[in-house]
Amino acid sequence: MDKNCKNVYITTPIYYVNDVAHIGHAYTTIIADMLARYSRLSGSNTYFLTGTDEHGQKIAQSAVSRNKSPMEYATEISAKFKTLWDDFDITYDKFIRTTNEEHKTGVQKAFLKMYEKGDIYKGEYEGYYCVSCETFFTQKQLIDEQFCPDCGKTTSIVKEESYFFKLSSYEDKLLKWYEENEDCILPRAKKNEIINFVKGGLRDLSISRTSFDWGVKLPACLNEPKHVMYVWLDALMNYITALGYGSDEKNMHQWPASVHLVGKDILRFHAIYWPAFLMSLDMPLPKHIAAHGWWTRDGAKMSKSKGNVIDPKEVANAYGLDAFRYFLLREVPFGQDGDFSQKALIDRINSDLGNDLGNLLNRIIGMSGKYFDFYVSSKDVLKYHSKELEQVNDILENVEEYIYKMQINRFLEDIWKVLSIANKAIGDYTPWNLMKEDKQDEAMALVALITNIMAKVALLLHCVMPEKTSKIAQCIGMQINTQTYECILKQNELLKDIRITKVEALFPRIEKVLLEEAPNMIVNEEEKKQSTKKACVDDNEDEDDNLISIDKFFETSLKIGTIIEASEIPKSKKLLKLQVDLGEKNTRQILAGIKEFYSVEDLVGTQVCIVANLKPAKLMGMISEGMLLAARDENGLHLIRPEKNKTIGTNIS
Ligand code: ME8
Repeated sequence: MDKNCKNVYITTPIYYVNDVAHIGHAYTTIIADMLARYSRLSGSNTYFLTGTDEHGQKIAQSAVSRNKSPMEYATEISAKFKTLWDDFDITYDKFIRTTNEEHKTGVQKAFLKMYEKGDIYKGEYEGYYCVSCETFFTQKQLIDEQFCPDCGKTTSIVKEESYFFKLSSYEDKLLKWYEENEDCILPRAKKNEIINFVKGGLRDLSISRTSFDWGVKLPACLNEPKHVMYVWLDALMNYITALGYGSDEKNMHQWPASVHLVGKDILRFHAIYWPAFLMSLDMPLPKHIAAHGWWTRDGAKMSKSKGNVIDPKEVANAYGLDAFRYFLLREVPFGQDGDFSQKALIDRINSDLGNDLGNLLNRIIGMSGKYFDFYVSSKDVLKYHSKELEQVNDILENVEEYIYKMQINRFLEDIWKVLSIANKAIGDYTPWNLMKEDKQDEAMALVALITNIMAKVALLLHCVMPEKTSKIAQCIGMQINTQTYECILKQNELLKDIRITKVEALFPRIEKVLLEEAPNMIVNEEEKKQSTKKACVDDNEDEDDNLISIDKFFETSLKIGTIIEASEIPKSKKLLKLQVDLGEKNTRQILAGIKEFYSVEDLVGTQVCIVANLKPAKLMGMISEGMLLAARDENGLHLIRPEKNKTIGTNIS
């Protein structure tokens, strides 16, 4: 975002509908929501877009595996995203679906324009494609000549007629754009990666596919019924079709985007392809593309198959939505990766939110009630506390800059500096002693100082914690709106005489983790014991009856996988570390106690049978996400393998 910008346009990526939202999606959306709320409060005309990306081979395949049509499946998952954002009170202005007719019309118009300009030509594509990432690769880019360099999954060879976009002819123009616009890609370190990538040379981009049909058709005048558009071309265009590009253009004045928020995984698409498409369309380029880091769980990437996905709804229900928002924005500097833990969240709630913020409000209620019958007047604040006010105003004068630079954790850190000035002032001036010494004016000035600081903090924090700051505002008799923002924060006006209203504690202390953790993610020893006890009880239940029903057997998911990597673990006599492809988005890391019986070379490329739905466990500090089937007798241990090679991911029954 930029200072004093009249029209602000903020976007999230549009999420694939192949899976439901997890904490990573919530992170991006919450950052965007925070920026949009801030922008509105500070008086800018703001438009905030989110939505779902519904075409492409990945979605088509996911639908087939669930016996649904792609449209039926996309509609179902898209609705789940929308409901989650509504439950989270995300203030989007538009939720776009790429299956909307207006979007499809807009994309076709854009395609035609680029074609007429001479930037699109027909040819034949021969190369590799990763369905999971919906990305084309050359053989040189692959790992071990077959695996996707981004997600590690097996790629497939694609040889088909295709339309191409002349990306190579935009190399110099892109480099010039990066050079002339210092902050076009944030953080800067990520910008350098992009520049180096472009300097390495760009190849023309295949932008249509013929081997499946779940996508936007090419413009009818090209008469190419077999072709659908490459899903990334279709998806990126959402940022303009949502404003009406190619249909009802009434919101096009919001373009260019002030900031496209993305995860670092998709920065390349946004920082290279997207500006090149826009240049081809002769349209202004986005002001900023800001890439945040990756949330992991216990050091591992989150995925459903690993069983380590964090459901944002569960976390928000357990700990409170505002606390969750604050944690996500404060815990990790923008652009860096972060590891989610309930312990860290609880620490933030008890310390930053409970002690520093919530308790300060309690003290305002307590002191004003005890000494002044809940009445607070700012009339002597300047007389007694101009020094503290100056310190506070100095800090807050620059705090917005951090938002413009996407340094949100620093924005919050500075607000906490201000809170500590307020907390310290109470200890320094001891209003209870002032009252004893009959210095009511001074005590009142102190309470009013704290209340005025609280007012500024509430206005600034409103974008991060809308609900709790509204409670603060209610308590100190203030409205949170553009006018108060202007008067209290920008003009540094003091509050008028006010009456304090009692409100309940903002952030009650949390004594223990509230959500059940998978065994390898247990936070404290007590919980570990509880979980072991529970496991014992479950085991005993089965002792009575050695026979199981067929349903019980099918609770275990057994699958065929191919070992694509194997390595020794230093210091372990028994374990080998394997990467096994089960046909999922990511390979599984499995630690198997087979080192005495198999060498690394024996294993790579062979097929094995895997227990695929075991809860992840930690061995020697590493995560193991499954178990190999093997039989051991006096002749040693042997892996159980399919008699003939089977398709990766085949269920064993
Ligand atoms: O890439 N940590 O959709 P997608 C942080 N449809 N952020 C995460 C995350 C994690 N572990 N996992 C996901 C697509 N995200 C395309 C986008 S836009 C024109 C098309 C967030 O459903 C992050 O913002 O795979 C990431 O970029 C996005 O979800 C990817 O969502």
